[in-house]
Amino acid sequence: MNNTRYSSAGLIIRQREPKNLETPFDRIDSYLTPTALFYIRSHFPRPTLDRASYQLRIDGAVRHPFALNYEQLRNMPSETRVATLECAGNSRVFLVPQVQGAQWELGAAGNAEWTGVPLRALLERAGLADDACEIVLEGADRGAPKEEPRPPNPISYVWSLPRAKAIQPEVLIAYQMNGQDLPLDHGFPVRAIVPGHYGMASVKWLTRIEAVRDPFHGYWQTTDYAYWALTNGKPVRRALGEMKLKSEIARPRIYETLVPNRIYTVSGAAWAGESDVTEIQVSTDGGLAWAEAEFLDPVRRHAWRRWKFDWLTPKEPGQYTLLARAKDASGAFQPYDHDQAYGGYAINHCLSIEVFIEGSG
Ligand code: MTE
Ligand code: MO
Repeated sequence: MNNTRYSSAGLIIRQREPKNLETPFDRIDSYLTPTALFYIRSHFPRPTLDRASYQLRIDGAVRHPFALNYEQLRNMPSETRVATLECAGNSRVFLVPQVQGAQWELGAAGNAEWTGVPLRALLERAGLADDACEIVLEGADRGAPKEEPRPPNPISYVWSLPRAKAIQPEVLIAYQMNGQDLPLDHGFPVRAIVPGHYGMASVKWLTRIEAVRDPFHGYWQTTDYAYWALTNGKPVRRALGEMKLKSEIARPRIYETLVPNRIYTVSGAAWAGESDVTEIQVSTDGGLAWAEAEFLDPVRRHAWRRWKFDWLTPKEPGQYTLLARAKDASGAFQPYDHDQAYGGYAINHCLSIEVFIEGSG
């Protein structure tokens, strides 16, 4: 963490090409993550799409397949929603032993306002077949994945949504982020936004929406972004979907040095997939005692809630372990341990932040 490199916008560089840049999470101090600081997660070199020739096809198991150009999409009734995206591999650096993939710390997550056409409206217009079970979203980017095992030939970035999620009103075919046209790296000109699901579902540079009658077994959702689910006692590879309940401490930073006997405001953000974050508790003694934190943002489904906790730092110098845990609407808290069935993904256990109390208060 000492030789961290930053992009000109101030993002942490995990990989230059394809671009994988992380938000410095300690800099989170607004509800909406500024677009320039929003993490970028790309598997392949960025495709170049032109607004003038852009086409979005909607076909497959539909009665009236059709295509839209950029202007036609922008002329449809639109909606604006706030949604948190978290990369399924966020916080991977904290796993022991280390696992393959970008070594994200806390900042492969962000909260933005997205504007676009509900996917549902496009599916209605196309006349979605009653027996269509999934909606396949295809991006224009192609290449050979880095992660092992690799498919033999170049593939595109494709993700399939269960029908039940695809027809929810929050799923957008978006062309704006925080009130501006999508930046190139965030999927210009058009991307999917699937609130409540890990980031891999929000396909960027979207060019095709295909309804299918059989479960889609693409590389990304069977081999890469998948986990072992036990079904009738047997392990089955299943695609990741809903984001797990998670709270992250933005400040203090890992190994930050704090002054004794002083009020320090511990702060962070929390999100809960398809549920709501109802409470945050903070521990400053490694999980023995917990106290309730205060929310800075209201409940808004699919968007994060920032929180803070005023800590009177101890008089005793030494190393202290801070933890935060979120509770969702069902009353469940984040777990203490990573669920190994998820490998290097869906890391939502309580992450500890070690700090040093030093000097005189
Ligand atoms: N869409 C395409 N076409 N190609 C990609 O590599 N990466 C996915 C998703 N959509 C990806 C994609 C992943 S893994 C994440 S976490 C989000 O985009 C990140 O979105 P962002 O780069 O706008 O933050
Ligand atoms: Mo991701």
